[in-house]
Amino acid sequence: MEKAWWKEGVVYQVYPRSFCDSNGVGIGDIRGITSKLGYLRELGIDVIWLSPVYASPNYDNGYDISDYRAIMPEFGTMEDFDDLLAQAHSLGIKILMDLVANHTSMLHPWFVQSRSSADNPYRNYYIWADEPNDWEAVFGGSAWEYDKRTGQYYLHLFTKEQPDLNWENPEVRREIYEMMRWWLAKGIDGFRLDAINMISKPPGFPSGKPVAGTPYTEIWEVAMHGPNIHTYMQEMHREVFAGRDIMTVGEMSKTTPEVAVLYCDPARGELNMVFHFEHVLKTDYENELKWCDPCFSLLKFKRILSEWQTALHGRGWNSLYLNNHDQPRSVSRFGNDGTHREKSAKMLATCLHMMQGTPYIYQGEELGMTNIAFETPEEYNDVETRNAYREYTVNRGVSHADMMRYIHKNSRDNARTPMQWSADTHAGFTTGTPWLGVNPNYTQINAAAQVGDPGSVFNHYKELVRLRKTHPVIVYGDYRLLPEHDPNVFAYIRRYEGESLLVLCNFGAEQQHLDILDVQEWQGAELLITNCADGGSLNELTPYAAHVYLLRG
Ligand code: TEU
Repeated sequence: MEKAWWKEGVVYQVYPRSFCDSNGVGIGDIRGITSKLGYLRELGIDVIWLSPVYASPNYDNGYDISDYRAIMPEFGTMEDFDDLLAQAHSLGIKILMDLVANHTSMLHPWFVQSRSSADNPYRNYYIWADEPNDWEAVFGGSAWEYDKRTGQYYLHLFTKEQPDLNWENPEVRREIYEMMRWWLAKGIDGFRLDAINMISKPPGFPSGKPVAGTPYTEIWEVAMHGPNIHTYMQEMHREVFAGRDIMTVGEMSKTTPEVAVLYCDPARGELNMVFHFEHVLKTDYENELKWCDPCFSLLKFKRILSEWQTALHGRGWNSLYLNNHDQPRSVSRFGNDGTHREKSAKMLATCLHMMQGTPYIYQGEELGMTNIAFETPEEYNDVETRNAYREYTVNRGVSHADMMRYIHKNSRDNARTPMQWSADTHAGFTTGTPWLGVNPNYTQINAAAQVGDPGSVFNHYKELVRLRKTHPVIVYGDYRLLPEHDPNVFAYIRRYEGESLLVLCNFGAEQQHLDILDVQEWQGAELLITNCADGGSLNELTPYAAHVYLLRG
C-alpha cells in the first residue's frame, strides 16, 4: 500500500464561528484560531479542516458562499488568513479548506447576474426550469424557487438562499477549478469538498421516494452520484489536484463502500477519500430520519464500520469520524454523557482511532463535550433545526414536546455550541455575548482543566494521536472483526508486517466477560493504551472499558 502523509496524520475540524473569538463580538474568528495553534500542536494533530471562512450572508453559516476569494468580515481579513496559514505551517500543521461548490449563496455575483434576465451570460451558471419537479430540499420544502423577474424556477438542493450551480456548463467548472488553483497557490494543503456527490444532476430530474405528509419526493436515491460525476471528478483532478502533494476528501451522503471506491481508488485519479454517512444514518435513526427517538444498535454500527474497513483495504482509503458540525456529540450519542462521560468518550475515541483510515477530531470532541438542550426552539440557530421544528409541529402533527426531545438528541447545534476553553465566563470563548448559547457544563468540561491532567479525555486523544505516529500497524494494518454477534463489545484485530493489534471496547454500562480470544496467544502482549486506571484485562471489560494490546513478531 502506498504511504502518504494524509494517511498517517490526524485531522482536526475547526468550526470557526464557535472556536475562539479574539475581538469580543461573540463570534469566533480567524485570529482566534491562530491564537489556539499552540493548543492544537499540544494535541499533536497534523491538519486543520477549516469549515468555510469565505464571504457569506450566513443563511447556512458559511456553507452559502458569496465570494470564494474573500474572507467573511466577521471572521477577519485575508491578511488574518495568510497569517494563520503561515503560523500553522511553521508549526508543521497543514490547512484543508472547506469548498462548497455544489451551490453558491444567492448573493454571489454569478447568481445576481443569472437571475437578472433570461439571456444574461450567467443565466446558465445555475439550473432554471419553467416548472418545478417534486423534489424536496434537504432543509425542507420544494427544491425549486420561483423567481418572478424571469418567471422561471431555480433549483436549490439545500435552502432557497443556496442556488445549485450548473456543473453541466463548462464555464462554471472552469471558474471553480481556477478558484481552487488560486487557493492552492496561496499554499493551502487540500480541500474538503462539500456535498460533492450532488453536482451532477440526473437528466429529467426523476422523482424519488414520496416523503410522507408532503407533496414532495426524496432526492437521496435519485440526485446523488449523477451520470457525469466521475467525469467531473476526474477533470477536477487533472485540472487542479494532479502533480500536487495535497489531501482531498469528498463529503458524500448515500454512499456505499463499492461506490466510494470509484471515487478513491488512486488509479482512477479522483479523490483521496470520502466521508460516508452510513454509521451516522443507519445505526440510531428510524428509517434514516433524524427527527426521532434514537435507538442505537452496536451490531449495526460494527457491521457498517467493519464493511468499510474491509471493502476499502488496498482499494481506497477511509475517513474516520464520529462527529462533525452536522452531527450530535459522539459521547452523548454513542457513549454515556452522565456518570461514564470521560470513560466512554475515551472508549469511543480508541475504537475509532485504532481503525484504518484518517481520523477526524471535531473541536471539543477531545474534551468529551456533550449535546446541548436549549429550552425553546428560538434558542436554536441552525436553519435545518428551525425549519424542521416548523415543518414537523405545524404540518406533520408532531407535538412540541416530542419535537424538542428529537432536537435535543439530533440538532446540528449540539456540535456548534462554543468551544469550552476554561471555566471563565462564556467558557473563555468570548468576552462578548456568544452567538449561540454556551453549554452550561463548561465549568466542569473545559480545556484548561484537561490539558495538564494526565487522566483527561484530552490526554487520551493526545496519546491516540501519538500512537498512530509510532505504530505503522495502526495506519496500514488489515482489519478483522472478532465475532460479530456480541451486542455490547466491539473488538477487532489489525495486522501489519508481523505485528498485531488487539482492540477491545465495551460500549455498554455493564461489565462484560469475553471468551472470544485465545488468551494464551495474547498473554505476552504489551498494553498500548487503556481508559482504565487499574490497567487492562483480556477477558473482563468494565463498563465502557477500552484496551489496546500490541503483539510483536
Ligand atoms: O452537508 C451536506 C449533507 O449532505 C447534509 O445531508 C447534511 O448532512 C445535513 O447537515 C443534514 O443534517 C453539507 C454541510 O456539511 C452542511 O453543513 C451544509 O449545511 C450543507 O452541506 C449545505 O452546504
